[in-house]
Amino acid sequence: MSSRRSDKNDGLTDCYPEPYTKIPPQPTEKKPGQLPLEQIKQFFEEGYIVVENFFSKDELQPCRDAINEMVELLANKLYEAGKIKHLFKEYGLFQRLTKLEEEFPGANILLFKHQKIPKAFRDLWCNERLLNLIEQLIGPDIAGHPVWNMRTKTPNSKAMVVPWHQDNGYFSEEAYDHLIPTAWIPFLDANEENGCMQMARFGHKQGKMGNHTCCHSDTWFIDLSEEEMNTSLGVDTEKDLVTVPVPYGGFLLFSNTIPHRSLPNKSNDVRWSIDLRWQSPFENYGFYDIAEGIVFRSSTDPDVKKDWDKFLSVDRKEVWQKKYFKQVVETDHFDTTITGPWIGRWEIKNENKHTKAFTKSVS
Ligand SMILES: O=C(O)CCC(=O)C(=O)O
Ligand SMILES: [Fe+2]
Repeated sequence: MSSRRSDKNDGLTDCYPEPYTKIPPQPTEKKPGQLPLEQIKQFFEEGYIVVENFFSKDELQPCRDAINEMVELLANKLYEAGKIKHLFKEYGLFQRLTKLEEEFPGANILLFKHQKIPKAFRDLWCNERLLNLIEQLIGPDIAGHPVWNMRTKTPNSKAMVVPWHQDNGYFSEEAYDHLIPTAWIPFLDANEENGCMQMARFGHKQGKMGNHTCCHSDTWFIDLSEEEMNTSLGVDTEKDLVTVPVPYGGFLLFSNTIPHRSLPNKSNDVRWSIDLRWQSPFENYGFYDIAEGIVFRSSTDPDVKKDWDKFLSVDRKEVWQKKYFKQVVETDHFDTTITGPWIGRWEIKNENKHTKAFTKSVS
């Protein structure tokens, strides 16, 4: 498997600095939610920004409620299958999943894995003020990118500590030459103690892909070494690795070439967050042709219809298997193995159950 990368043009030497560093023409009239030019400049200069006080508590509460419902469903499923003895109904948003984890280790992975995007997250994704801001980064034609995640980061869970990577490392090469901004939105004050994010400032500037390996520890995550950030991406790892707390109501906005990671959650609360992405609908989505995005805005059609039915009809995990597996495996609902096309993209330096499942299933 280790020769895989050298067999093909893997795009590692190609550089696309422009989409990641050049400020696009700004909208002529200022719309609600849009940021001062200074902050937009900072995004393109440093590769990320923190946007504070953007969402009201009322706007975020439906998301918290949706997470509670997802945890409730998971608890019932585990209980009915005899996997846990208690439903832990008396525990709230920041504790209940931890209790489920105690009785069924990997409950947090199950929730991470079996995600159907709830209405509340969809509403946030195409929030008009947020799209006005995204327009400042990618222009007036905006689609939601198919890769989104809800992070179920329970206290001390090693499975939810994401090592250094560029998001392009999870995408196929078609993503490399265009900007795919991510809003990373926490559902509590995210800080160093509960496992907020760290950014490798300026690592986006060359618009270049670093050489990743996989998979990190016992996880399905790819890994970018600090040495590689230093030598290939020009990151001064002594000075430019910054911890980025994000107060509730705000979010972190970053691009698909900036290296980032998340810290361990040493607190007693679950660190809930979602990451949502956008791009121009005229570019390839760069997710191995597994899923398309969803058009939110069109410069030529102000009444463009958001085709949620089409978007929701695609189960990206099912398509992934149907398209790339030798045969579709009927996995049990409580299986905590995760595979994805990114595993085939990089050298497998560390074998674990996820890489083994990948190698076994993909021809
Ligand atoms: O939330 C995390 O721990 C990691 C998030 C991340 O890597 C992303 O949103 O791209
Ligand atoms: Fe990421």
